[in-house]
Amino acid sequence: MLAQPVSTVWIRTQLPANVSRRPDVHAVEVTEREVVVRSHGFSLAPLGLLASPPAPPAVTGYAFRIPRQPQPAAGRHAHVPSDATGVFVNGVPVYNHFEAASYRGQNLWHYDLVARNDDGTSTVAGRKRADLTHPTAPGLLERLAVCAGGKHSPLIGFAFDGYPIYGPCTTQGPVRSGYRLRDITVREVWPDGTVMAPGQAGPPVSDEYPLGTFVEDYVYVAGAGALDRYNGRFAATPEYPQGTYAYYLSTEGGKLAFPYLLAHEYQGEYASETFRPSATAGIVSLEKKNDSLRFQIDSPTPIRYLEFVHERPLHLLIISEDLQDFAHLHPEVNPQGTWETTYSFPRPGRYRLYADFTPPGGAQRVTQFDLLIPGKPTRPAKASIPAGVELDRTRPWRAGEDTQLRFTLNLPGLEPYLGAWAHVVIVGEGLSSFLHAHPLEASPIAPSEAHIHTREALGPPPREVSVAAVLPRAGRYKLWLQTQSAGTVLAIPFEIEVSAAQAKTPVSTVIPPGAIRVQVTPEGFVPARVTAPPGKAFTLALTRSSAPNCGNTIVIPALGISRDLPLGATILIELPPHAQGALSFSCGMGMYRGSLVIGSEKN
Ligand SMILES: [Cu+2]
Repeated sequence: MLAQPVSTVWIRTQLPANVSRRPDVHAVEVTEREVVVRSHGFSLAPLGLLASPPAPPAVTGYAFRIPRQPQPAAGRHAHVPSDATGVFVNGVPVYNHFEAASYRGQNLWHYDLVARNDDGTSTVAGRKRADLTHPTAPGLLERLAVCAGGKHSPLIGFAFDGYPIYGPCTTQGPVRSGYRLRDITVREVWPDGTVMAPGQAGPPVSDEYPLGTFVEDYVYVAGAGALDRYNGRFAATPEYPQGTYAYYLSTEGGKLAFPYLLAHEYQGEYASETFRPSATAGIVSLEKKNDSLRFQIDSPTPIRYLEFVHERPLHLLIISEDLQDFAHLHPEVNPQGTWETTYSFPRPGRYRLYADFTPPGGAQRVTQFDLLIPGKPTRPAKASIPAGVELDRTRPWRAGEDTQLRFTLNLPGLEPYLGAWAHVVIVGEGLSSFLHAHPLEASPIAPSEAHIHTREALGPPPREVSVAAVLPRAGRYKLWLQTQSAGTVLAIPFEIEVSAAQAKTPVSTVIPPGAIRVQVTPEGFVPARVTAPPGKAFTLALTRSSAPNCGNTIVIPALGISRDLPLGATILIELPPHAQGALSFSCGMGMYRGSLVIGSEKN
């Protein structure tokens, strides 16, 4: 029987085994169900723009597992992983260039990093840019982009669903992808129709951000090209004369064209692990299996891109019912679009899990799940407060009032943690209420640098931070201050007692006719998008009926406006005539965002 290409096509290293780091493929192991290809992930021949970034120092080698009998996906197609999606025949990973960087680091408008590293020499979408001083030199794959003489391109790799990857040329010439640039001028709606919430829009189309800058600038148009939405097709090839499904390197006019190799999902079955939720709350489901915790956020299909807020797409807080155990974790998304993490619960007992996330097109949400960990109750580990950290207890805390919690932070080597000097989680006795707050002081990280994880903090660490909160009822509360000192993340517990609310005489404000009314609610601004006529003065009437955590100030940065909004009050903001355009407004900590559209909405 003819040996399968998946076991024979690999470029083997020429160097002996005693050499520590060897280029190309070291070993190929063929088992009944899969082929395991081992390499150090690099080759001497540069691949060019589609090369993967150098392996992190911790990676000593790769073992790529490729199914020998790929099957078309039965149900939903698995999303390709956010790092490697396959392997080239020389043992170099096929890298996912579509998820590593996004506009403002929000994980909503993703840069096409292939085009971003090219000045237009090798890609259709590449452009000369002032900040692109060293465009990536063309390599092996760019050289494949020119088809001649009806010669079929070589097999260049395998995707992890088992289907082969070819260069762009077939006996009928180069194959074109079915992805086309969208006809848009603003970036407020994703190709799947998701309307971005205020603050989630990408930059308008411009010379700085031309169409093709972002992955979301493309839409799949059935029939527009020879390749399907996975960027492949079924056809006969030199290695598979009977025909096979295969992915192709897409080109246009001899240049690499989006999505280049694999698009967003696999054609074939891939690592599908059935998700069996044990609890569902709203659009979120939870599955607990041993120490693995998996969440699925369906709207209606699983959401893969949650907005990066404080540098992470999903914040999971786990708190024991007796308020003794606390954990703050960051589940990551897998190819099925399930968010997973592991946590070994320290003691038997009841726990509440809070999943804090911001979906595309929506406002921040916190979904809760209760879990009972079976077993005989045990005593909690004693938590300690490090020297140098204090909570200012000089002022009483009263229920229902805007409260400031002020902490002294005399810790060695204080560093930003998740883009802030501190995070505070506050929970009422019996898990009655939950607040996730951040310092009012300016963020240590420039918003434009939010996506760069190893950047310098803006200025020296503060000696004090304060967070604003409204504690809804009287009683005992537990809070955890999280901060990072010399590389270690600390969770410092405090207990506070909140006294009963003072009777207040409601302040009634006369709202002038024609004023634009906005409610500040726990779900954010309602409505979050308001329109006003151009060239006319108008009044915004903001009412804060409930006590959302972030809502005690309103800022309109473009107009230098920042106003306090007391609980239960309505404030009037008179705005001068304004030309057509959009003004963003938000609450003090930026968690609630709104957009004031002057004149008609475009697109
Ligand atoms: Cu977090």
